[in-house]
Amino acid sequence: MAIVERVLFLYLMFLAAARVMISSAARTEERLINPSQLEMFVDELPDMPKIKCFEDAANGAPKPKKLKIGMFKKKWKFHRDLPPTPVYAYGTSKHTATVPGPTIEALHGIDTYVTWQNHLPSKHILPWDPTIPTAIPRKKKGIPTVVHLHGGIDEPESDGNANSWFTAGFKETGPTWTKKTYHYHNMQQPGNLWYHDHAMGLTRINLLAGLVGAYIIRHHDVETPLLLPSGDEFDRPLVVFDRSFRTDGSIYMNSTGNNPSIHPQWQPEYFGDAIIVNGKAWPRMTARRRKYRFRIINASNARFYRFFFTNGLRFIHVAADSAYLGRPVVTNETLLAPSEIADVVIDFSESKSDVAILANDAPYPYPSGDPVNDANGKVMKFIIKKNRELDTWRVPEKLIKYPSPDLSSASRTRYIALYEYTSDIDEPTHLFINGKSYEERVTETPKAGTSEVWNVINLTEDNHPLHIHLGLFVVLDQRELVKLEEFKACMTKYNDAIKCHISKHARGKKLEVSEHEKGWKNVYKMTPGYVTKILVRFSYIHSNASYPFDPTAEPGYVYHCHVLDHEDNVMMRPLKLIK
Ligand SMILES: *[C@@H]1O[C@H](CO)[C@@H](O)[C@H](O)[C@H]1NC(C)=O
Ligand SMILES: *[C@@H]1O[C@H](CO)[C@@H](O)[C@H](O)[C@H]1NC(C)=O
Ligand SMILES: *[C@@H]1O[C@H](CO)[C@@H](O)[C@H](O)[C@H]1NC(C)=O
Ligand SMILES: *[C@@H]1O[C@H](CO)[C@@H](O)[C@H](O)[C@H]1NC(C)=O
Ligand SMILES: CC(=O)N[C@H]1CO[C@H](CO)[C@@H](O)[C@@H]1O
Ligand SMILES: [Cu+2]
Repeated sequence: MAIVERVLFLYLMFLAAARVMISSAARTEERLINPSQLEMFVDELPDMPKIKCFEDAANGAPKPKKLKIGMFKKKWKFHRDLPPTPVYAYGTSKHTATVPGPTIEALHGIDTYVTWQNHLPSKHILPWDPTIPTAIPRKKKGIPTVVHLHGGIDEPESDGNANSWFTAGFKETGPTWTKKTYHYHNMQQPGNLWYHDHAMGLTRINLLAGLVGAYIIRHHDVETPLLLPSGDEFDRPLVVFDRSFRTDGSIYMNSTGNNPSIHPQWQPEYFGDAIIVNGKAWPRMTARRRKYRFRIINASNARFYRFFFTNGLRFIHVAADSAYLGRPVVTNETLLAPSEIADVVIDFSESKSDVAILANDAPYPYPSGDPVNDANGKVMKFIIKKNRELDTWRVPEKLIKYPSPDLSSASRTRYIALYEYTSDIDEPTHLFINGKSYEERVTETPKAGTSEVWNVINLTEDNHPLHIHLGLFVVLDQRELVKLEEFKACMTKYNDAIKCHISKHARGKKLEVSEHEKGWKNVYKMTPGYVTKILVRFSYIHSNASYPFDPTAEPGYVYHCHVLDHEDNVMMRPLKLIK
């Protein structure tokens, strides 16, 4: 009897202890690091490893090099005082993999071949949602991934279509998967690109987990004469994103959806508390008192940034997204939507102080959301050396001028309406373009080599950065919609901009396009309640040569909103070029 009692007592003790363990585990799991507990500006700004995708020949032209880049699960230190964080990282080995991944350097005219290799285990480190259209391997083994080179002008087979995903060892592949080794032509204008995951329904979490990296195309013949700051020390990519962490260091993402009965996990926008630059939270960099070039890539899921320097230093824009501007443009602040790229020269010799904080004051969601706080209002710190240096770099008056868009050459006009749908509790459930899911038949079928006018109509509450694969575009005009509710009601009923008299409604206030965004872009902010008119060119901007690949091949391209949480559910449509 005594023994039975003793066993029962021990058993009850065990149960009680287990319950305490489980609930404390659940508590720690949800307990978040308060960003104010992390001291700012204690980690040095890292430079990501560089991978050259060409071999310098002893004499003659450089030769293409074949690269193998893997995706690995590993741990990454985001801050001196934060425990190592489980991440997914790109790299040539698990040991060398980084967040963001290595910076790939390509040369204009020299092809790059990359075999992207998935080494990820089966269980994702972040919550995902099977109720939105999602890549789910049949055997439920492995995490689907596929790499898109953002800004690349490349064949459809290498464009990283959301359904061309693959799991570890290519054991399972998505319905449009065709090949292991991607071919990047690098025949386009020099500029800034970035590579990131694009798997159906998983893009937001695969990027949050760390799958992003910079890719630069250089063209020495046209860039060297500009004498812009160059070399590893003075020409640096800054990959910026926001993340929240638990006290154990892991990345925190809310695992409860905003409409849990419809989508158990999906939420319309991810915002993190800590601002990360090149893989460190609020890093610092010691700068010499001279010019630097920074290629600032906004790799956040949904956060917009309006950057400015606390000491009045200015941004000299030399390029935007993947293309140079015709002339430099000086601003004291710069608004960057997710996936947009600002390519700027900062002249630290103009600094009146020895410290400059790069700060951010964009509300989130942009533009109608909460103001920033101390944590997400600071980005990084520059400590500027006392002595002014002789600067051999300059910013020329003329950069690289591409032909201006020729409206009369546009072969057709399209209307692209952005819709948001809400549940009976008035929470967004999903977003569609033109009222169509991704699976519906392709409707945007431009002819290769032509240009088209697209009128993008924002019928939602948010600013959506629209990204078009393959094509580059110029923003022509942004007009507020008058009698918006009438127009919205008509569109909700008929989904037909012409029938709803778009020309009568697109008569409101004009919104000026910022000077530094008047060049060729691949992402632009579609202001809510406005019609944004763009001219999209489905050919190179620097020459009239046709593409050196078949742009009409399967599986075609896509265009989508670059708020990743929107793209996943499913603010994305197919784009199929025809001959
Ligand atoms: C997670 O999201 C749900 C649904 O929107 C919300 O009720 C909850 O407060 C969120 N949790 C945290 C920790 O923010
Ligand atoms: C970065 O990109 C995200 C999403 O693509 C966007 O929401 C955010 O505002 C952008 N931030 C900056 C600074 O551009
Ligand atoms: C930038 O300049 C504009 C116009 O000169 C001014 O309104 C704005 O407040 C300035 N912003 C900052 C951050 O200094
Ligand atoms: C392409 O051809 C047109 C018409 O001949 C010409 O105006 C334009 O400058 C050319 N574009 C480039 C990039 O050479
Ligand atoms: C940010 C913004 O201006 N969003 C607008 C998008 O369009 C809707 C209506 O079409 C407006 O209500 C939003 O204010
Ligand atoms: Cu969007």
